Amino acid sequence: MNVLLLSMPDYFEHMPPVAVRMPNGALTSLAGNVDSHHQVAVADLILAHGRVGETVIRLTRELNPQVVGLSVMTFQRRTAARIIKLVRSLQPDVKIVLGGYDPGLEPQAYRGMGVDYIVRGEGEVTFRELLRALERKQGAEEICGLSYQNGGRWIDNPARAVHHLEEGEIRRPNRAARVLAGYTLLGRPVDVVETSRGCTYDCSFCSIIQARGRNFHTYSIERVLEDIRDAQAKGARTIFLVDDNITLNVHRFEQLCQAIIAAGLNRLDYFVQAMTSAIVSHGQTLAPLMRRAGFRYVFLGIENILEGDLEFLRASAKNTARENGHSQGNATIRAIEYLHRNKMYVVGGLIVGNPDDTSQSIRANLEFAERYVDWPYIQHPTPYPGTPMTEEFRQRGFITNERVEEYDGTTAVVRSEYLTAEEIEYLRWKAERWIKLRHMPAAFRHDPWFILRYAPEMFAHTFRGSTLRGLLGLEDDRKDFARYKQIRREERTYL
Ligand code: B12
Ligand code: SF4
Repeated sequence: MNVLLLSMPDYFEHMPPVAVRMPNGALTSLAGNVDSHHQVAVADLILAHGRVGETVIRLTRELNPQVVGLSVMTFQRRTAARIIKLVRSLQPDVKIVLGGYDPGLEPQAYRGMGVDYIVRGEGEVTFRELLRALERKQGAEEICGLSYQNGGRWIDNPARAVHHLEEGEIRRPNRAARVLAGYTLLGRPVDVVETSRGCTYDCSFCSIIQARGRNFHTYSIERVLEDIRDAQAKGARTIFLVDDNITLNVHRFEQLCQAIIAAGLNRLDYFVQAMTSAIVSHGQTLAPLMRRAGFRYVFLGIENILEGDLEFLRASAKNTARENGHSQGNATIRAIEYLHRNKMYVVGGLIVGNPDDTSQSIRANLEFAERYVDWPYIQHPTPYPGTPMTEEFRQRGFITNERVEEYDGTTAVVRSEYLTAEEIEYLRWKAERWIKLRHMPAAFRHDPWFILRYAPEMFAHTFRGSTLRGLLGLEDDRKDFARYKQIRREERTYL
């Protein structure tokens, strides 16, 4: 069968496509796990974000797919609906399959969109079985993890048990299936690699627990190295390890770093997400090893620097330093010190605008970011389907915006007890632009040609909506903020 797999073009504030165009790891993993006689094409539409309609039309005509699969996050739902409509108009009989966190956790939102199947949870085996059933013209009732229509009614088959990656059930991704080019992370070709799936924490803002429960499964180190080699052979010079929480097993992470060094794969740059507590408790050995392995940017899930907020986010435990089992207080600053000492950059993940936040508590977090983090990744709490936080916001009546295309993490869509959503977003917007600017010299030293060529565009993106008068304080910068919001609204229309 001809299969076309698409990821959505929608991007958010901290990932402007001029600087960041990352592949979707789910689609190549699906492509690597279907039966080998199928013709699978993977198209990451972030690579065509300015010409989405034309690209979908061209690919549909050229590839003549019998099955089209879409990977969708919540803020991409509206774009997904438009793409489905377009594909359907071109190929009325095509089977449309959805997967990803949003369709999996809120399948009912897609039921009026002309979709045939929704894959809930991990997709490799479910999708393989679905293609087999379609090819053999069999029913879908035996396929776990699948929802489908039958006589106008939606049937939800039982959930599929999470995959035990250790057992070799999931084959390596098929990167050769990609039909668009141009992935980049600040000028270097980038690819994504998984080494594990799952997490045993239960942060209230994270979709993962609802999606797969609290568990942690790992691929073998040999498989990870083969996967990195494959990405490198396809041109990657930066690898983003997309694990939910690679630092859950620090011993294994250290082994991975050693294996990367031994295999000579440390000439690549690595980017990873980590917990502050793990960095601190193993900082003496882990941080230098990470540096030698090529780690350059570490996304730290700091979430918030105030204890009250951390409790709401259920993120205290993962940000607590421990020695001999005893709490030594918040781990954040020490984790940052370890990383800086070993010449790595900190992408600081913070969440501001929580239910009890005041302008002082938000400012305290923004000042912390100004002082300690290299690249701010500051977000607002966002009511994604199935998270404990969503339930609480609903109960307290704090959700002020139901337009899910704005649920991109940097648009405030919930208010706090004391502040409007607009005010929360304004405070973040005002501070964050300058912190980003400060990182430019470091980026320049690493990739001077890219920065020389694209700095004006990156600067224009970061400061879009702002005027010189606003920046100099000669005009109320709320006018700049209003212009920025308007531009952001327009950017969200991809087709
Ligand atoms: C790595 C990651 C990123 C990376 C890289 C993204 C990339 N291009 O790969 C970065 C840091 C850039 C990122 C950014 C964002 N992310 Co993110 N990210 C993740 C993370 C940790 C892992 C995703 C991954 O690659 N997994 C590995 C692949 C193989 O697994 P998978 O994606 O789960 O796919 C499987 C199934 O879902 C299913 N499936 C998926 N798609 C499809 C399609 C079909 C057709 C089928 C059949 C099956 C299927 O099968 C796959 C294989 O089993 C997740 C998940 C998590 N646990 O928290 C969040 C997550 C996906 N991100 C999320 C969000 C919100 C974002 C941001 C908006 C903001 C943010 N929180 O950072 C931005 C938006 C990015 C943009 N487009 O501009 C949310 C989505 C929530 C939601 N309901 O939509 C998640 C779930 C985290 C959370 N908050 O809970 N992200
Ligand atoms: S530690 Fe990370 S992956 Fe685990 S539940 Fe919290 S946010 Fe999600």
